[in-house]
Amino acid sequence: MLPQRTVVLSILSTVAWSFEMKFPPSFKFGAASSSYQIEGGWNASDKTPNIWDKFTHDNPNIIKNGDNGDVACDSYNLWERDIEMASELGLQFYRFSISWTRLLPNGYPNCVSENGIRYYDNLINGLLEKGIEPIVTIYHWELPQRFQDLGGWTNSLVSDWLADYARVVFSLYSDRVKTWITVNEPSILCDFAYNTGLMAPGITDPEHAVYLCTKNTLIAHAKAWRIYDREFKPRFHGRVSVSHHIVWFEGKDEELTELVHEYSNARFTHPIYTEVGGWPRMFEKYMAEKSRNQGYTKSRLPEFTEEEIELCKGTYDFFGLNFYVARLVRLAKPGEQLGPFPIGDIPELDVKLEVSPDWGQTKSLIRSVYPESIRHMLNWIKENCGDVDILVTENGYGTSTTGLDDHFRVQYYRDYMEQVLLAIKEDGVNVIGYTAWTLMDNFEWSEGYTVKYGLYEVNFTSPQRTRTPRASAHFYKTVIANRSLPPKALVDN
Ligand code: PSG
Repeated sequence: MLPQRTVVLSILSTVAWSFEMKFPPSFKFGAASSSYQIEGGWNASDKTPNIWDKFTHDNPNIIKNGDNGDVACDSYNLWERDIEMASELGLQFYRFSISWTRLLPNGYPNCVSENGIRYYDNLINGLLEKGIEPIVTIYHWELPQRFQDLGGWTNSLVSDWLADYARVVFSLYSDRVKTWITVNEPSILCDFAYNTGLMAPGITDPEHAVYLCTKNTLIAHAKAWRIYDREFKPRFHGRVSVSHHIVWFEGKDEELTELVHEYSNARFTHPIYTEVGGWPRMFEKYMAEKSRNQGYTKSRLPEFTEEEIELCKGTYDFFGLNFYVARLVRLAKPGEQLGPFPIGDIPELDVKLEVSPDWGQTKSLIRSVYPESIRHMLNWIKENCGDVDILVTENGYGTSTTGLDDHFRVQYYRDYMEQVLLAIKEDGVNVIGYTAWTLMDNFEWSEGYTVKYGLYEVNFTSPQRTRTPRASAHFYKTVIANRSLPPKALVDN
């Protein structure tokens, strides 16, 4: 049965959704997921452990309720239902990720799993049969454990491991997949993992590992992008980019706020999207001076050689934006306690991050509810990364509340999509699509199954992992069908 509010909403909507709120004809709507968060089948067939398998099995104390992704949504078996849901919603694309060790059990490209190939073949073909474009993330945080044993993202060899894996994926699926994400959120992958220790591999080393990881993810992405560009693009005409987790910052101290933007955002975008390339200059200088003062012989931020700068520069066909967070910036007071970035503050810069009392807060870690921030962010990208096509590859609302009547999520989606529309219409930003995170409730990393982002609710206590649409699913479906948003008053309580 549909929640009542939604029934009223959908009747009113057909009458009242205004013409000005229409999305451009070429704008596309989709939803996203990632392999570890939904698939389960952690040791099915010839799959070997990745860092999340090991991290969750070894550290049940770190993950809420000691949960893990061993079964998750069981999409390893229920992929047909996932396609059906994507189709029910009328999605134009579905963004999912490939599990490295499901496809390459030993991590290397010399041994490809027949079952792995078939699993993603079925998923891709099933989507295409329903007219849904598959968008594939090559790396959504599941490094083969054997590579972690060699240092993982802090070992510079990782860029070749990833590039070799990417080439296999491109060879298998480029005839059907035209939009690719090499790496999901290099910033969360490095900053979250190595600053907080709450994500695999659970190593806390905020002074060094974070920056080695930063450089290596950039190089890995660049190598994968160039492989596609050289070997596949001429035949298949697809597009490749990164999904960046970018945070909106505001502060009274303009220079400090700029430095924070460089630290959090431009550290990952400047090497790729600017003409000069390399690290953002103010942050590079800050790190060189600070490291010298700390007694190091060179900067803790690893240098780029000229060749590496050239390698990274221009390695994009669009800009993938994952957006959840806005923060106020101020200098820390003497002796003030600072938490690790990105869930706390920025100890590296001696900066305190806060949430404005004017904004809302979701239940999931540090996500804020400040719809205008996505419009600011889209403009920031246009100003700092050029007039590039932007695909919002994730945006969504996490909550610990269960149930189907998620009116707060409906409101969130409406208000954020409205700001995307304003960025297109008023500011001339080239936003080409929007991706709801996420299709269904799933394993939310260190928050286990306690935080829910799904358009569909998943019953994790039933062996069938039953999926049921929430009010937000009905809402999103109507937005996609009408290609427009309802007036605010219709969804607000
Ligand atoms: C994003 C932002 C933070 C932590 C994790 C993410 N943060 O600022 O503390 S992860 C991102 C991701 C996807 C998640 C989704 C919702 O790509 O896998 O499930 O956001 O957390």
